[in-house]
Amino acid sequence: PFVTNILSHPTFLAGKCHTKFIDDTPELFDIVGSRDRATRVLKYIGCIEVNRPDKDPKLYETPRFPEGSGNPKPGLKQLLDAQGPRALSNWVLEQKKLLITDTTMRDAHQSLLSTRMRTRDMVKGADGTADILADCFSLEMWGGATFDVAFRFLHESPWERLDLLREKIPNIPFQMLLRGSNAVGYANYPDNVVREFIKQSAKSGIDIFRVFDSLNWLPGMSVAIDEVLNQNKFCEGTICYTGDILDKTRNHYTLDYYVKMAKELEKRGVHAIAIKDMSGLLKPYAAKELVHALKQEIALPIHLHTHDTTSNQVATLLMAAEAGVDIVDTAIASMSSLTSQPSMNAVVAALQGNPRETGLKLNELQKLTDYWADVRLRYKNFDRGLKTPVTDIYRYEIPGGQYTNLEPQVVSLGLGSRFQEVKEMYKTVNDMLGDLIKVTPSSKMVGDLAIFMVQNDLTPENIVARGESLTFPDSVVSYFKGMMGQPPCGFPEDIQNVVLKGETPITCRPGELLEPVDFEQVRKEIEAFHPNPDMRDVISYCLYPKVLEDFWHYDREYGYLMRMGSHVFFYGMQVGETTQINIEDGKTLVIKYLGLGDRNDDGTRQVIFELNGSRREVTVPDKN
Ligand code: 3PY
Ligand code: ZN
Repeated sequence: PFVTNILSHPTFLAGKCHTKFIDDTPELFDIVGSRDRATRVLKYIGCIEVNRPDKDPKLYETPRFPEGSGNPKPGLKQLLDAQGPRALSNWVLEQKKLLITDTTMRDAHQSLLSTRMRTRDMVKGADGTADILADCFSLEMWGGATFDVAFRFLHESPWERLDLLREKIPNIPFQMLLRGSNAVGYANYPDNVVREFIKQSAKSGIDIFRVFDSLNWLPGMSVAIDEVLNQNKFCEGTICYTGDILDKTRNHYTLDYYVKMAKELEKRGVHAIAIKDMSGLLKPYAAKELVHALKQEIALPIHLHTHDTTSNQVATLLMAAEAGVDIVDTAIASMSSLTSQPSMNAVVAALQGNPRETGLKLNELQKLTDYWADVRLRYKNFDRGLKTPVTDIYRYEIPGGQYTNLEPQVVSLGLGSRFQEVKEMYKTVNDMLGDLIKVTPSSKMVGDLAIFMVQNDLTPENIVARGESLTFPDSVVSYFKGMMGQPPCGFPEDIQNVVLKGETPITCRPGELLEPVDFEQVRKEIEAFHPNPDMRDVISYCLYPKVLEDFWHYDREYGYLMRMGSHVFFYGMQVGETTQINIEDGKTLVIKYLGLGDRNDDGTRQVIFELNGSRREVTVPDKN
């Protein structure tokens, strides 16, 4: 008989199947028994049908797809490929218009939907995107958390996302966020891993690399910058912005500090400077001052990234435009604002008739806006972030994506009622450590330590005495060891001692101490469970071994689920609805859902489909 783990899982038996259940419960995909893919698909849908009666009819309306010509006009991708990154940098400097980067397919969903946007939904909007955003500077559509989340929770390969989008969007440069020596991970990797990852990303279609270090520590960025330049791709050297340059009582992160850092990056040969305001702290008048100073001192394009958590940030972009910023990051309106980027549509509208008019057309952008609004409905179980803007972010300085995830993380630890205390502790930890740049992975470390201190009733006053007997979270140990690099404020020695318990911290670049990885050896290791690994497989495995092992296992069993529409994947089908799924070997399953059959005495229920024209029934447990 057909037995699946999904059918016997206690959560499923309790009738509590929901989206988070699917991705928090990987063993669902450990189906044993039938090798028949069609049956497995029908069972998968059948389980959702029986146990998920609360369908929202809106989910089943066909999204308003943005039509594309299939033949988009050439864009900056062609300029970059023909003339190289320095030519692109110079071209940007000659433009009067404000150039736009669209972050919808990376930071916007990372910050609003816990990074869960599936490749399929991006690809369906890609033809229209190639035409409507043809005059954009770039699409940020890769990197940051999207790499591991795709493998881990969506059971799809981020590399395939890159390939599929490139097929449809040949004209707009693709941009990724790279965490310096941490690549797209949370720890320092050996230099040859960082280099090989960049090489494979460049080969697979990434044109623009935004390289940052989570402590603004230049040595932490040096290998990555060097390799992007080797690959002849466009390198954005990044300054992460924190604090407030207008607040003269704070003395670490001043205007001078940022200008000095930008000059250092310029010396290293980057093609643009990115201001990365990951927490949305750069107030409008501060932006004017900062951009003005950078434009005076630096001969490179300035690219501004921010998050609209306070709702001040359209004003910030406009002030920056006044001061001469070259490029700004925005998201399509229906995926913008709050913890995401400011609205592209709003910025485009605000500059109509202005010398810096963007050249993008508002009525065309509306087509993408409608599409993403419809697609976003399908992610409602992840869409649980802020409902209104907050200005307490100026106090807490928590990055956009972390702000969205911190509350669920705190709740899952049983500290739900103490969320306010955790936020307050986040600030306390920052002050206690000397005022840090907080962005992945340093932001995670501050969050982990804040939660740990709340859990253990620690305070800055008692942490040294009471910490002796406590094991601190891994991220905190790694930070104090120097494995995230060196913070501008140094380490408080007493706390460092209590965390490291006698271990000696390092002061050099961690990459200098990490042995290079033998890729041939890794390839052999992988071959034991994944046939014919290519270099993309090898490098992904070097970054996330356990995640990749699981991924390959699911991919063999369930790779084709990637091609299932998101509403079906998350919510099942409507009676009478037909869906098509191309399974791996080129076969197409045409599935029509006919409805639920009788409930059997043993607590199961028949679910009735038509599969490629023939009636098929599957039996699944019914816990309603
Ligand atoms: C990431 O590193 O994923 C970020 O988006 C940091 O802001
Ligand atoms: Zn961001």
